[in-house]
Amino acid sequence: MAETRSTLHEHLAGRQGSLPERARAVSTVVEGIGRVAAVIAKELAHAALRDRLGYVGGTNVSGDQVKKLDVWGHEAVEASLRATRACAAFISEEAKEPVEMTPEGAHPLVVCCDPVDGSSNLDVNGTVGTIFALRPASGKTPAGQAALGLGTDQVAAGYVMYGPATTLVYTAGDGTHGFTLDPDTDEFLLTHPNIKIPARGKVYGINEGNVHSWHAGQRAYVEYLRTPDKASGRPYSLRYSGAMVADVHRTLLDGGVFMYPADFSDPAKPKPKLRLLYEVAPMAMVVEQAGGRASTGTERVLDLRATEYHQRAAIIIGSPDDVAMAEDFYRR
Ligand code: FBP
Repeated sequence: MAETRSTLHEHLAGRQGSLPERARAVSTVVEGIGRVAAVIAKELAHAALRDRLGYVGGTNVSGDQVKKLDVWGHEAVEASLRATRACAAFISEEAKEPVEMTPEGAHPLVVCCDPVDGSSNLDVNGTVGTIFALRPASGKTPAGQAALGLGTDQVAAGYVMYGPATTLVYTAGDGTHGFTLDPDTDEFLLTHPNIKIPARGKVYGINEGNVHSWHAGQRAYVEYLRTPDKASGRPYSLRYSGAMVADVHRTLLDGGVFMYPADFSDPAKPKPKLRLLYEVAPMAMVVEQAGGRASTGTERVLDLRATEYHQRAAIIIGSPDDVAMAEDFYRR
């Protein structure tokens, strides 16, 4: 007899915690993201047939060339968040300013989101994702300002990976849980309850094409991972997908470390690439809740304070022992 799996709705409803009203708002928004994720998965499968590949022309606030699906994804997520009536503002990679909304209920949330992560994979049928984080709106006006704070202010975070299967992984501060979309019913079913990342891995992920711009400690750490040593399970294998969601998901399940360090060509002005509010901080909460660690190389990601909506930050994330080793190399 096939085991009946909890749906995302049931799993979220089962969590009440100390602030039932806040928990209800979190559940409503995460379910809303689950609903739009099923729509995005279908759209990705039809994109080439519907002339949805390629660029719209122009760049976003981060200077990235914008793909048609980036804009489509942004609009789909915005509509879904509005429909939840639990969202006060939406900070998106594809919008310079927060999109203010009219929520109901006592505990509205601010949602930070990268609607389509890994855009460079879109036109080559590679894996892409959606990354999200929820923060209390805390009565702020305009509400978007409530997103500017510490990573530890996030009350929930997660991602959706559009791969051979569509997977949704989320945390609301009591562990990290994974669901798989049943394409016949469009329901997310619990397939990975309480994910625990291995203490150490055998795989590292980084764009080695940037080696010339790395901090000396970063270069030494990668050289260490590549150096054969049976006793410590080295050399590690290199895996890099071009989509943070796919690289973090692999790392979460199999262990190891994913890194996007800052560009240190000018040591006085290190230049990170990935965005703090809707890429780096959400992934840090997901991985920490699974027993992992997330660092910039010198500090805990969740202790970083966001002062701008599209602020960037370096990230070294994954198995606790591997990230600690990387920090050790940064200290030397
Ligand atoms: P967007 O596609 O949302 O802009 O995300 C950034 C990203 O694609 C990450 O998903 C990925 O880890 C990284 O940039 C890849 O960067 P690069 O092409 O420099 O290796």
